[in-house]
Amino acid sequence: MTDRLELMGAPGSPYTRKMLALLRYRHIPHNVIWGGAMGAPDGYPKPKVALLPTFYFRDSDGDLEAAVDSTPIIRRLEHDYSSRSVIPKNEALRFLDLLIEDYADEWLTKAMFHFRWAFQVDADHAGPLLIHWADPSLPDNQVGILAAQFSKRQIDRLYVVGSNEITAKTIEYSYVRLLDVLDRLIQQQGFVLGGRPSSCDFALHGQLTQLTQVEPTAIAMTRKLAPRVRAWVDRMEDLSGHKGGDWLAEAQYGSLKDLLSEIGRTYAPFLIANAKAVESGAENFETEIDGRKWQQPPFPYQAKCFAALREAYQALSADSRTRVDGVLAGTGCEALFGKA
Ligand SMILES: N[C@@H](CCC(=O)N[C@@H](CS)C(=O)NCC(=O)O)C(=O)O
Repeated sequence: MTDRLELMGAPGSPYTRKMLALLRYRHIPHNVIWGGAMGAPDGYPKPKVALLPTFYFRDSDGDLEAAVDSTPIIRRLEHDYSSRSVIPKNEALRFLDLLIEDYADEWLTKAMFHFRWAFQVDADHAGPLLIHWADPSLPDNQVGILAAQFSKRQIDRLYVVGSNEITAKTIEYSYVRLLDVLDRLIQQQGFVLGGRPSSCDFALHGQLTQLTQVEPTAIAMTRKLAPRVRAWVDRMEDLSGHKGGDWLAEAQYGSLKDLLSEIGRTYAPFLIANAKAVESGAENFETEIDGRKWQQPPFPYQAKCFAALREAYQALSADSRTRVDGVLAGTGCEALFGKA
């Protein structure tokens, strides 16, 4: 029994890294159990869907319950621990935070998965690493067998997240553009929403730990194009000593235009086409993203993300909605909320 919050995850899981950095920044006492592919230790409950990270919260009877999905877990932690919040108080900014967090979790992860498994050099690098991360005591021959099995499973799933020969360039160019946008934002204001980190910074950080520190091809691109972003990711890892700062004032929301335009260029048309395809029950869908053909099977979870974003938009007060509409105008994101 421990009073510390426990979670099970893996260093190669972007969402685990998102949450660990957040726990450190928020000074939330925690124990991470490195499990990953090997699953939870004996005695821990299993979540309904086995995803990393898995959090173990105590229910009202003091029993452990397993929870997954970092975005709602972050909101739950805001309720349980009040200091060093990562959710802006201003309603309009809070909405923008959610939108950017969702983009990082659901779109940038396509780049993460693509750069990990699409090129042989990266896949050969990731395979054994993921097994060592789960259990560094395994003998080499077993590592080889497990790495081959796991790599095959993940490479077979590339198509599911939308990485294939048709979509590759769209994913790669979007990563390059994001580096440029982030580089400028970080230099200007430190974090995406101002002088203190928000949940969207942690979401970006999680994916970027892999893209800037693990996958060789993406590391090389980052090194050439945006060393500042790499340095930012290294610092985000542990912001326990961050002294605080201010979130953007309304007059400064304009600094988010380029990032929101990037989201509107890629993630927005994806979400719209994906939701239509999920609804129609199609096996595959085809649309145009960033001027190129995009093709993949529908992804039901991301249709839920879209519905949640629309619900959050509908829940905004009239004032906040006007402010949000003002920032989203012309970015392509307005199409998500029926404003195009
Ligand atoms: N939306 C979830 C996503 C978590 C997720 O997809 N985790 C990945 C690893 S980073 C996973 O566990 N995938 C299951 C698998 O690979 O079998 C979150 O925000 O926590």
